[in-house]
Amino acid sequence: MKNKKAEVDPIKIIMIFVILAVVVAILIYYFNTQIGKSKEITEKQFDALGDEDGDNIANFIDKCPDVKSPMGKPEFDGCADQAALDAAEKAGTE
Ligand SMILES: [Ca+2]
Repeated sequence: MKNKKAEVDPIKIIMIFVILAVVVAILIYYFNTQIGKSKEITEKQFDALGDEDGDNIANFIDKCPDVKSPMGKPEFDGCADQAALDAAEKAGTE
């Protein structure tokens, strides 16, 4: 006597494995995307602590991140004072 409930269709097993493989692939893709996003945020935070223009004022408080040392002054939050800008402009136009 054969027990009908014990029979397992091999095609059903293959289908279950295919579905599981697709679910695992979707989960791996999702977590890789999340890791990529958190890495991007961390890089931005490190960039904020850096000093792009070399005037010894960190990027996140530097109001003029493109004004290089020695023009960028701490007392002007990394910006040049107007007299220095005028002198630079005068030197550039003459
Ligand atoms: Ca700076």
